[in-house]
Amino acid sequence: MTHALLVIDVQNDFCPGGALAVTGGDEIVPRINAAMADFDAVILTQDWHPAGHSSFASTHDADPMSMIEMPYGPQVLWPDHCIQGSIGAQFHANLAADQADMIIRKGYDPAIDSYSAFFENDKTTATGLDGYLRTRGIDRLTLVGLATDFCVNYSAVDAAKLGFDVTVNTALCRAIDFDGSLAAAKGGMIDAGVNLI
Ligand code: VGL
Ligand code: ZN
Repeated sequence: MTHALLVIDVQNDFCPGGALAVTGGDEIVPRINAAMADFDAVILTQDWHPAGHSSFASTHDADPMSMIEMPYGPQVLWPDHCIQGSIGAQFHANLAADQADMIIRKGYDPAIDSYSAFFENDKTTATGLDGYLRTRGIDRLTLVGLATDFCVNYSAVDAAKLGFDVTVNTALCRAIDFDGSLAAAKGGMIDAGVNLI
């Protein structure tokens, strides 16, 4: 099998001091770097929103972490984060981004959020990552990064649905854990056939 490490959204805004900080988000960086050598390929994702993105609470004059109904379903409204070209959107300075074969950006459509590295939140618009992995013969994925209960979770479930052999290394992830989201994510990943280690 050809086994890739998929490193989800290890960006400044998801680390302590960032706009949507995940507790301990920076702690996992050294061990993610060390793990890279164990894989046939390393792929990074980068949350990459235009200013005024529809997933931002500020765009709707709403409170961060409130919910809105979008044409594609319910959507959490987040603080402004990972704005294209901003410091917050950059990878954590210590992440060994030079080791990546591929960087895939997501969330650039102003009207649709994209938690998953494979499909936007409408569940139909593809990012192209599936084709990239298949054309490289990659059939096995280990996911690490931020946040366990959102972008890691959605990416892992989509990867499993697409037929990849998927593992989430939870020791190398950190969660937002908002309103029971971590427990729900773990259940959903297990139901989808994702291996949690
Ligand atoms: C994420 C919320 C909004 C994530 C991205 O990387 O988990 N969460 N955008
Ligand atoms: Zn985002």
